[in-house]
Amino acid sequence: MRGAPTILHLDMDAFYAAVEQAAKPSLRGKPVVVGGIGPRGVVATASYEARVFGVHSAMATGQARRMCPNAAYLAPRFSLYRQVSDAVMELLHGLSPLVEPLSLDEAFVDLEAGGTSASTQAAREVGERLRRDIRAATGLTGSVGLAGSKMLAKIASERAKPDGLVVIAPGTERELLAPLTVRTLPGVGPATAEHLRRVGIHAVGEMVEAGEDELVRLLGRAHGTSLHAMAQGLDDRPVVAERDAKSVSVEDTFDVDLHDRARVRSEVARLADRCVGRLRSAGRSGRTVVLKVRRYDFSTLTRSETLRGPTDDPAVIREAAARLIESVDTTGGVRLLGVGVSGLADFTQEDLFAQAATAEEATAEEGAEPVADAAAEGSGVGPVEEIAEEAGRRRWAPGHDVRHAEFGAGWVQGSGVGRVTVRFEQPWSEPGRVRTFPVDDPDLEPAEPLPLVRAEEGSGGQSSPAMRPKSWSSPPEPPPPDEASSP
Ligand code: DCP
Ligand code: MG
Repeated sequence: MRGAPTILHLDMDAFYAAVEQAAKPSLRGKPVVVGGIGPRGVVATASYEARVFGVHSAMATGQARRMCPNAAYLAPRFSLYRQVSDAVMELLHGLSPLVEPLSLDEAFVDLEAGGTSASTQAAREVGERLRRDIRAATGLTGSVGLAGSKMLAKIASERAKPDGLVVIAPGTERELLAPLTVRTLPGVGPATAEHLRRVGIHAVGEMVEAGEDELVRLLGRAHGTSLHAMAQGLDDRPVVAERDAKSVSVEDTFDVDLHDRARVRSEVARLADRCVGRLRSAGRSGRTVVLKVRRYDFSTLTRSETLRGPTDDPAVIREAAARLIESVDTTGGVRLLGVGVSGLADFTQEDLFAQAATAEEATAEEGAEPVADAAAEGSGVGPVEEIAEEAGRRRWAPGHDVRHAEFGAGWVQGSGVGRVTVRFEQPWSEPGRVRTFPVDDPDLEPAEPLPLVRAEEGSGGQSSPAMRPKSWSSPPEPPPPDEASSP
């Protein structure tokens, strides 16, 4: 535990939905839901305006539609989220060499390792500046937590939401944690919480009172001991930079579930090669190959194979991954595939067991809380009725980008009965008008996402191209759209 709040946790606010609102001026200040929009779709996230109606991540999209019928329901645009995430992570790397990303929109940063002086004042200033820089580079808001440990920094950013910064002064941890639910602690998932509930332990303070022996008896030695320490705010876990990680992995979520077994195999081979690329660029080799599969129903499983010695040979890793996928039933479809290698250079037998245990836990937890990353199935936004396009025809997923030969850049608001409705607006324009076209209109074509911030904007008029993905440039202004021909 540090004497100064120099561990920073950043979590972007309503990330996917905020990106969509930044990209689509007509949706700002309105309820927006991003997720699977087909019949078995699940909500990935909802804007704060939609959360008021009770809509939240991992809820069935059908239920969300009943609770909040007027929201815009959009299919995710993962490539754009990834680009925005890269820009944010680059800003974090400017603060310290020790940056540990947890997901696209979340990371820990060790400010002390980056030279910030060990004081509350200095840490707060760095945090506030970071929030301004993120807004300038991406147009989005992120919440920042600062504390003397990872656990408390994460709790602080949660309290700062949305669009805020909270510092937890070292020394106040135990008092602050006592009344919170046990689920606040890292490592307490639904199963552990249920275990504790059955013996009458609901709050963190009650875990401390129960004592270490009782927790060990209930949860086993490793888990019980570490949770007893966490409950008192004792958390010495270091921020681990990606290059020092014990494993390297890559994964892909597919816009449309993969059904074809041959395609699944070829994606696994491609991911194995990408994983080897990452492994080699870090100058490392590993011994355990891990395959991750998320199926159509969000059940997620991992399979691993441990080789006789560490390797970075693409053929060996590709073959191991290929053997692993053969043991997985993928009928019904695959949403996500991942390939990883663990047991890297500093491999010990102990690490291997620890990793195997973590993998099992992860499988259980992920099964319980599905990540919504379903995709672009033809559907409507608002009043426009859903109708699936026939195979082979172009699909116009709501929220996705299009370009019209005459009217320029816009996005699909909905499609159905042979028509597609497009709203012509850009991230930097006024809210735009909608027009409707036949689905096979030759003047209309799918397009790449536009950048959220134009090059001449950003940090107060100064251009900062490094913060923008390379592929982003300022497209020419399209002619202003005039009258709408449909809703
Ligand atoms: N996500 C997802 N499925 C989930 C949870 C999240 O696909 N079950 C995606 C969508 C989120 C992003 O990950 O935008 C980040 O997750 P967060 O938990 O940080 O949620 P948000 O950023 O959306 O909201 P908050 O402001 O609460 O952080
Ligand atoms: Mg977030």
